[in-house]
Amino acid sequence: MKANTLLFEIAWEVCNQIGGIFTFIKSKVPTMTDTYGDNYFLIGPYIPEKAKLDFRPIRDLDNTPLSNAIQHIKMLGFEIHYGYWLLEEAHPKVILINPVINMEALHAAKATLWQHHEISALESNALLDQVIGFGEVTRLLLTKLIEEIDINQDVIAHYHEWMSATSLPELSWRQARLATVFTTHATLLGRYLASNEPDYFSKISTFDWTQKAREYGIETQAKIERNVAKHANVLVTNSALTATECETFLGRRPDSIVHSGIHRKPGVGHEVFEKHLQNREKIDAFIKALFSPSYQLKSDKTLYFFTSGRYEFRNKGFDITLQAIARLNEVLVRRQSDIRVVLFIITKKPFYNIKPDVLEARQRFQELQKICKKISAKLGPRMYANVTGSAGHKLPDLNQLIDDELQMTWRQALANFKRKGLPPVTTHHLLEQDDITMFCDQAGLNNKEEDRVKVIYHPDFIERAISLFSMDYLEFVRGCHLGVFPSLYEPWGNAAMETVLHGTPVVTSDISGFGRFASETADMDGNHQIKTIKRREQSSEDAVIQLTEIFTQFVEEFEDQSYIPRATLPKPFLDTLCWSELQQRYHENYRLALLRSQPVAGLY
Ligand code: 1S3
Repeated sequence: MKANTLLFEIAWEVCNQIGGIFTFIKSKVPTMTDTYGDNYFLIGPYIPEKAKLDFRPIRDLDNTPLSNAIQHIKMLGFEIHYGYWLLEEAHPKVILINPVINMEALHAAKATLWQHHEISALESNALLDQVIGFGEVTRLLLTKLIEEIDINQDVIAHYHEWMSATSLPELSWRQARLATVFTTHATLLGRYLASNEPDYFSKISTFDWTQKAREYGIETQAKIERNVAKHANVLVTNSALTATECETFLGRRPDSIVHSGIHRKPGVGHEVFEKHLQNREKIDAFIKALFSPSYQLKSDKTLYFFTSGRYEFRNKGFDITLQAIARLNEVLVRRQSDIRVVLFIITKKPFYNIKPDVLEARQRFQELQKICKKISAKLGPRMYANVTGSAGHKLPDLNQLIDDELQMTWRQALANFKRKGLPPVTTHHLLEQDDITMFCDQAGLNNKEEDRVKVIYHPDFIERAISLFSMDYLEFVRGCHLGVFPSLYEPWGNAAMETVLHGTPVVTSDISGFGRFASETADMDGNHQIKTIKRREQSSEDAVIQLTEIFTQFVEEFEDQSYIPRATLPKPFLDTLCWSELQQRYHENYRLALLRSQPVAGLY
């Protein structure tokens, strides 16, 4: 690869978290900026409320070919932003494109889709229109850039998932001078079929993709995905399972399988435990604020479980997690256990706002904490004076030491803090009921005092700047006791991987790429911090039974020892999960794509 090769990584989840592809890109970016420096760029959709949080625009465009191409797009009347993506570990350059384009341009792009690729998008929907709009502007941008640069400079466009990639086939059709790599992190039909077709996994290679796409009403989307895979110079996926899907649904065997990774190896031993304690305290504070106005939960008797990821109720195993947690509640109530379990569900669903009583409870709790600090600041010196003064070592009357004003403020704060009713299950006002809220309603999981299991449904991803927990996602993960990811469809499974790498034990499944990877790695045999639920050849009901048993054993272990060990993983296992190593695999794919994109070497 030449030193001046420009590399664009294009994904719908750049500056736009929806699921695991966001985590994938985010974890990879620091290694990419270290390796490719100023020649590395990302392209994603412009979603104003998300860009507000972590995008900083570059106001004055310089005279580089890329700036000229961006100016050109603006002059054509499209909305495009150029700046930095403000991630914690790196600030890569990013181009954000408003995917909602004018009708005339959209219709022209759809006409091209039909004329050049025989894909009809007439009966489209809002999201599909945005996907096509985004693709059209990306195509115009890359085309202009190629015109502007030196003929000897190479360009690589690395697309992730079909939603970012409608420009790829068209650039190929027009023989644009660039190399393309397409990484599919899942397949569309896989996402639909896995949770709807009995025995999906043993039958993958027998499905007729056209018939199934029609049956599920996703013909256009499936054709676009298939067309992207066909035209990419190199096709990559993240697991053996998705590779099989590529052959059946996309009609092409992937050139390589590169799984997901982490940026940096986690700390060891005591460090991991220290971080767990610090972060758990923050979760304790959130839970106290939410529950104490109704009743008390004892921090040293409470376990925090969580699940997180894209909102795919069955694929991500939210369904069996909820069923198993409801059964765990029955077991613990029957045993009159003094242990409490809080299950957090962290995902993304449309909502109006955070519930005012959640915000209020948090604010009042903070007030209470401030008053306590004030009281102890006054009380300390007074007690000290009392002990060292004439009264000697007699126990002072504490009421005498607190003045009336403090007593009043304290009483007032306490009175304000009380709430009639139960702690809310959902932290936000959702636009509509969903499967999670309906399940909790039906199962009576509504945070009653007598219940041993409590549920907190947080329908937004955790970001430090706007976090109810006053922490970022990975701190939250470290503070929990168990991550629950018993997915039914999970090509890789970043959430489970990140969780266990940050020291929190996990439950994963034999469907998940990561779950299989861990169980196939010799050193991981017998590692009790990664439990695997059978989903491949076991009914959902049996999976619920297995998960309930795991939950129950976990609680029993805590009851016996008042302690849950943190997960520690062997070094060779960690090495294979680091981007510094995995990036080499992509580098090879880039070289292959460049080779294949040369006119003479075009046949493959
Ligand atoms: C996908 O994200 P998802 O949560 O929709 O890509 C991830 C990164 O490759 C992968 O870990 C996950 O299994 C897929 O499902």
